[in-house]
Amino acid sequence: MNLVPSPRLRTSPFHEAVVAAGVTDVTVYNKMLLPLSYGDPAAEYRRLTEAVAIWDVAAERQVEVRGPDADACVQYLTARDLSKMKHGQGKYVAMCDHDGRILNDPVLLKLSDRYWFSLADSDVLLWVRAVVRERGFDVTVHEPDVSPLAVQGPLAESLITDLFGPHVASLKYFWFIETELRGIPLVLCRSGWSKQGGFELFLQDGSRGGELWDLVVEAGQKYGIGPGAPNNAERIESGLLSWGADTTPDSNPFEAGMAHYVDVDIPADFIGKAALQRIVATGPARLFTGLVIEPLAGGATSWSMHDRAQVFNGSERVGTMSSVAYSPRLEQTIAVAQIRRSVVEAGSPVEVASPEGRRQATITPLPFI
Ligand code: THG
Repeated sequence: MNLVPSPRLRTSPFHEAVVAAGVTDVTVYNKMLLPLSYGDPAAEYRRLTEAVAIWDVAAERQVEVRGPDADACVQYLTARDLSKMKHGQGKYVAMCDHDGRILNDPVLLKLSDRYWFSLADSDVLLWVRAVVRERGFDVTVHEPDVSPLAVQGPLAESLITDLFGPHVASLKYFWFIETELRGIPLVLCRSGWSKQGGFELFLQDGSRGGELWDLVVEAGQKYGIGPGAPNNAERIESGLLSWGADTTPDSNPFEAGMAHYVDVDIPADFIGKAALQRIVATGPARLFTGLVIEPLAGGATSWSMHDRAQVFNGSERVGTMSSVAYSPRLEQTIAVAQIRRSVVEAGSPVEVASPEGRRQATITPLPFI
């Protein structure tokens, strides 16, 4: 079978490097291939938690907003207080519709003269352009030639320091610098979809992806670098949200574990503010929580990582399990779920409907680790 590149299936600047590294599993994300595995999940998990891994996350596309009204426009699109945000700072934000449904959960970067929404998998460019035109903001909006390459793991900081110099060690979480590596223009940010520490190199010239990949891999040899990808087991352990997997088209940020990042009482107006204030007043119907799932007597499960399953309290359905994995460090099957608030707050025992039958599960706060 051939995958035919087109505007519907765009090629990452790191694609050739990824194929040469032996990618085995991919998915589609923002109309791009997103690598998931190189065929050895145990080695990939170990590399991420004990050494350093390189990930092609070019599919985390940017929507750039630039112009005289950029500050006001980006605040209007974002359900979080941006009034104190500095140049060189990133923030994890929720982008909601007028009914408070979460449309995307980007990392927002404030550059010297523009913003980037670094996106999860939904068509935010269409939404932003429509809002801008309807509200008459004086900004331009486009998707720039910018492709993140993640370097994740406990040894990532040593590797990045070797490449860029000791000053990068002082970068705080989600802060970044505009820099270059052998003339390759980059934004270097302390970020990434794991809790193992690390950086993202936002490549600003798609013709130089192979070169950048090779420079990082060469410098990473002494740290045992190898290819990897956003890791489902590690991100469940860490309680990181996968928008689209752990949300439905109707989820609000409180059901997605993002309460901490939503500021409903700021002076500025933003889309969804009134709806989110109403949800705060009544309390969300469901909460995002962890589950530790008991092994079935007699063996393994046929669950794969994005299988959803219903969650019960006795005969009553109380929620949905949305992602599940075996945690090598906890030696347990763990999951994330959206469960009725009263059940989560009481910590009631629940059962998950697995393909092999019901399994007992314990509500556990996130993160697991
Ligand atoms: N990097 C970049 N773009 C991205 C992601 C990324 N776009 C899509 C997706 N990931 C966005 N989603 C998340 C979800 C969680 C985090 C980052 C991006 C994250 N959360 C921490 C947490 O929840 O503990 C820290 C949040 C905080 O303290 O502010 O890191 O990974 N470029």
